[in-house]
Amino acid sequence: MFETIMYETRAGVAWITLNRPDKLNAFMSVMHKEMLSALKTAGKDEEVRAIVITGAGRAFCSGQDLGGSDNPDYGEVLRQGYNPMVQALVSIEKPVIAAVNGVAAGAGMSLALACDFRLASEKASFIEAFIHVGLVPDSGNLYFLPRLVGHAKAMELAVLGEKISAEQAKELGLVTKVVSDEAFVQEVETFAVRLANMPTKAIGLIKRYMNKSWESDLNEVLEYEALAQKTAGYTQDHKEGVTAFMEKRKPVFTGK
Ligand code: T3D
Repeated sequence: MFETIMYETRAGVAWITLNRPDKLNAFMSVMHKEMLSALKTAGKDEEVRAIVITGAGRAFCSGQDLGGSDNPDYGEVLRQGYNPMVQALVSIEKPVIAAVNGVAAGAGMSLALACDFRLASEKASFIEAFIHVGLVPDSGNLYFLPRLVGHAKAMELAVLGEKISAEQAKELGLVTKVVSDEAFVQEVETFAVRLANMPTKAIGLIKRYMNKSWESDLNEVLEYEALAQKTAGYTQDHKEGVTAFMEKRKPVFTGK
């Protein structure tokens, strides 16, 4: 069905695998279209309650394919390709995990930053490669990076463009967990299935309003919390959580 990515679902999780390993999963225009299509499918599928994005082979993603762009206007490449993908990642009200199996460079690093969680193999690394080809961080990188690591560190990473290891990324707060390469796929699966069995609507609301909080003052956030809590309060998962607590058993959440 897809040329440059793989898409499969199992146990409530959609797995999207960037699949151009000989180019370290570099992006080209067809890959943008396919990613957007896969994200829309996963977003709409009620059986899917968590999404994993990873790379085939030894890399996560090396950013834009430098071997001959089919569009010389980079602004349009961003508007038509990367930006809709980042907007989709942020607006899907389900948890999205970047399973960073290897190097994440340039817009590949941006893709990881736009996800809600990053799990990294010990073999992963992160590099703001843009500067080495005379470009600026894009695809939400200038938004997410300073928010995740602070302004000073973000400037250092973006301007100096030095590669950092998975462990260094963990110390900076970019990564939830660093996992041995042998255990990586299993750990990602366990983490994703755990999220897929949680109250999906509440996670979606947390994601929506935590994102909005960056552009809001305290009074607005207080009102967002009231709106979100009202919605969450009517979900079946809330009812199940309270019932399970009273019955001293583990809740079984259905995402409804
Ligand atoms: O439209 C626009 O251009 C605007 C949007 C820009 C967004 C961006 O992402 S700009 C930044 C683009 N990405 C880069 O500059 C990263 C380029 N790659 C690297 O710096 C290194 O490859 C890595 C640090 C990612 C990994 O290094 P290493 O030593 O592990 O691997 P390698 O030997 O450099 O690469 C292996 C192969 O992948 C190699 O091909 P070969 O020689 O085996 O045939 C290399 O050419 C290819 N490859 C790696 N990255 C890209 C790529 N081919 C095309 N595009 C790439 N981005």
